[in-house]
Amino acid sequence: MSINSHNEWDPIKEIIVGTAKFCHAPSLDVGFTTSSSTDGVEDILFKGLYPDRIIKETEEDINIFIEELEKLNITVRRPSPPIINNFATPDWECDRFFPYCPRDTMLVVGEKIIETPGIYRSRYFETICYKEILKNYMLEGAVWLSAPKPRLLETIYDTKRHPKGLRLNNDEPVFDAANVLRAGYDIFYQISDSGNEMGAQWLSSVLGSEYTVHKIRSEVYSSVHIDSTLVMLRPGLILANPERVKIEQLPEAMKQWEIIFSPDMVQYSYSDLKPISSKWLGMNMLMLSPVLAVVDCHQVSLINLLESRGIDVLPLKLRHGRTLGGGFHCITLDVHRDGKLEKYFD
Ligand code: DAV
Repeated sequence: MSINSHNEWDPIKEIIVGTAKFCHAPSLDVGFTTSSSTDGVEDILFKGLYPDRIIKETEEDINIFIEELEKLNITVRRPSPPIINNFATPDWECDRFFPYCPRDTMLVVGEKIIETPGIYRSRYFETICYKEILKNYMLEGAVWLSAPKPRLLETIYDTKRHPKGLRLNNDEPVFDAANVLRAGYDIFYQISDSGNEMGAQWLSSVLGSEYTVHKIRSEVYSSVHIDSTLVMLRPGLILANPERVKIEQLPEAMKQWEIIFSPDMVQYSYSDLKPISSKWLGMNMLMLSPVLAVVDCHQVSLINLLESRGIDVLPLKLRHGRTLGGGFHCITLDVHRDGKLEKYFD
């Protein structure tokens, strides 16, 4: 079976790694400019093709990362180039984003790979870059699904930009795959500006009654994604963001596990362009197995904490991770981990 990934920590056998080669920031995407992740930088937000230096240095960093993965006998797949810059639906026109973060657009749950109903117009057709890979997984036995395409009308975004509260309305199911953490039969879904209530309901409807989808309240983190806020390191152990997470606000199931708080982050990985991710992208690590993590090499205190818990660290760099909005968890999608579907919570 080509696709088999039930959780965030079992040993990885096969992975998709995104690319920086065609990085392009949209100028026509109302969702992108409304998002809280661009707060404070919306007027100076970079638009168009990214400068060559950023693309080149990021590709160098990604190539080193891939060499390390291959040394561990992990099979690596890469996206094809985006084929269009501008496109339209019956409702609107937009220019594209880039296939740097496969974590956001596709969700693997067991033998299923799901193209998720993403929040940004600029990413509407991004999975075209993975179609050959997806088709081959299906031919090898995976269940390949695509969520109903959302319309993403202006009304789904709260353009009034309330400083507090969600900027994503609940008109239709919408979520990025990176709003989700998997722990066997239990799936955790962050309600935020990148995932609404109806998105959780749709996910639950396709996974069926075998799975429990736990919602993480937006009070925990209301901006985009979950993977700089909570990391499931191995069964029984969660790493939490000390500025965001209050244990009493977490789903009951998570409270059954030990929760340790990350040390503060070293400010790193952005260029002279304004970053679209916070310093907490340093927590955006990839568990290659329950005893080995890929972590931003600058986060020495975090690395020490992980090592004190019996987790070895492969320290690597992504010099423009915050500029492009993705760390090692974002730029990957683990499609095959050596393990099976299990129950980790009472
Ligand atoms: O903390 O800026 C980063 C999310 C990446 N998937 C942050 C969110």
